[in-house]
Amino acid sequence: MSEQNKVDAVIVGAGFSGLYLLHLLRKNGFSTRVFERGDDVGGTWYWNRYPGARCDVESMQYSYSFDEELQQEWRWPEKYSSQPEILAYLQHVAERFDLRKDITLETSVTSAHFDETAKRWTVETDSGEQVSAQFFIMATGCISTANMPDIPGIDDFTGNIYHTGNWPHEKVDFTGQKVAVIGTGSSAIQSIPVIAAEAAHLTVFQRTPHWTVPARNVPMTDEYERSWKDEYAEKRANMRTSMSGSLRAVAPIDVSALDVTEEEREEAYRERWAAGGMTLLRSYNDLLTSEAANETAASWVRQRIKSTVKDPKTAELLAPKTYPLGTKRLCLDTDYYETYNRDNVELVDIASAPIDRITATGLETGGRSFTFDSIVLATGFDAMTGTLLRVDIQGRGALTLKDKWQAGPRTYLGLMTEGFPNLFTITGPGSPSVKSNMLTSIEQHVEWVTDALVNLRDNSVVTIEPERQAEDAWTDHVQEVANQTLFPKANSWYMGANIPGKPRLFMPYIGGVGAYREKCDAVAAAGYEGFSLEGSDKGAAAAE
Ligand code: N01
Repeated sequence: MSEQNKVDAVIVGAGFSGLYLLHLLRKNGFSTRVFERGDDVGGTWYWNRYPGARCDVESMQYSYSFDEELQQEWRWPEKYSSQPEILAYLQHVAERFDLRKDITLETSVTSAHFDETAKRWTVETDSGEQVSAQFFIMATGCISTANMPDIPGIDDFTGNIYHTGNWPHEKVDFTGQKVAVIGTGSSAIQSIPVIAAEAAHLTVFQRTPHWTVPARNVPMTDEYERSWKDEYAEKRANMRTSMSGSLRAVAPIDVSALDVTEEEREEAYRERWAAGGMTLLRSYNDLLTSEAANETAASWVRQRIKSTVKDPKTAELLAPKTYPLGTKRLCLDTDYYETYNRDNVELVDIASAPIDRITATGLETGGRSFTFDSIVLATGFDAMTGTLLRVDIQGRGALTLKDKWQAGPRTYLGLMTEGFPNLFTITGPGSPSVKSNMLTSIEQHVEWVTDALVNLRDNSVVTIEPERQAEDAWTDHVQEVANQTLFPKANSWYMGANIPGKPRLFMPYIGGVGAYREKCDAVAAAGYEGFSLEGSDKGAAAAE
């Protein structure tokens, strides 16, 4: 094997995680190669190019904090960034830190097998290349494998069919077309108003209504930008120790929603609805733990839907009733409900009568036949584990990750899994990941992993791997924390419930970004407590 094919670390994915990890590992003297299936960097923001694609975390917070010059120089044009803007940022980061030379594009990693004698990973790609690495790091994101719905006849459609998570690179022009959107999650809720404004007619097929609140996106003002840039150090520090990895525009009220009057609640919800963004969900401290408290906010939002959507039947269909507010990912929208007041938009309920089949010219449901020029599948992702399990990963004793996680993912801190030495997952299941500002969590993971690798090298440790007991305890803890909340009550992708046959358990860690960081730091400071280190005296590897 050539020297180019023998490296310290192989990283899979060149999105936010992979790019920063490459930068930091290289800076610390590790030879590193990145494989990326797309033909450019960007990850999520490379693939999700659907109309209206935009981040639901504010731009000033959804950006790297690791480089002071970068965060001061980069100018975000809007409060919430659009997909092209975020992709341009990531392309800039790749150039700025000279990352491209170590990234192989248009190349998927197909397998990674741990060689117990060499104590190295043998990584194979779909171009036939083989690379040997001491460390194998999946930086593949949490929502990167599109969920193609199993609707009969889907291959028979002769018009255009798109998935929001795998959108064409050239502009899709819906002008004059009859368009269908299947699904009503975040991707649909962002794209529906934009498609409706362009298409001749749009039919939305809804199985379950999602909760959505206005984003209130606005152009960035100099004052707002300055308010962040002048205090970035302090604000970023607060983000790192916060619950969600973000700072809220309107502060949470630290009492139960049930301990205030109806008038007070009305005012709190109204203020947060007007401010826009996720802040509504943290109006009171028990909206995500008490059904009665949650219902006060839920019924308030249902009223907003009814007062916005003119057709009462459509309004009724759009109002979620089967799961608490915020227990599926809360969506942020721009004119979503208003869009149903347009003459060229129809909402069709497929909960009562599922789609029977897709035909050559459209689809059939509930005794009706529709014809379409284009069908947009906004049907989500095999989230959190889908991409990890798509690669043939084999650890000690040729155990496959798929077999190990048959009943659901098992990790220690969402970073590693027992039986797979030196395999790391950035924002893996069991870490705050999707229940936090991804950027805060990505930076924390990348820095923790890099520190660990430096530490192992300094102490001549060859492998690191979780102990079974530590992994079991953490996996139980992730569920315990989730079970104290309302989250398990929803059939969400957090629970794996959107994919037929997927084990049902809550995958992200919701104990809070700050508390999680403390735990990770304490583990490192105690000589990587709960990990078994091979190749040197474990005690010597304590983080400084
Ligand atoms: O996917 P989803 P998404 N027949 O899984 C329906 C992030 N994101 O791409 O609810 C008919 O939420 C499904 O119905 P049901 C964000 O974290 C962020 O929209 O299962 N319908 C649902 O309505 C988000 O949560 C941003 O009953 C079918 C929809 O398809 C995550 O990505 C923007 C079906 C899928 O909704 C995923 O969002 C976009 C079938 N066979 C995404 N299968 C921002 O930053 C599924 N559905 C703003």
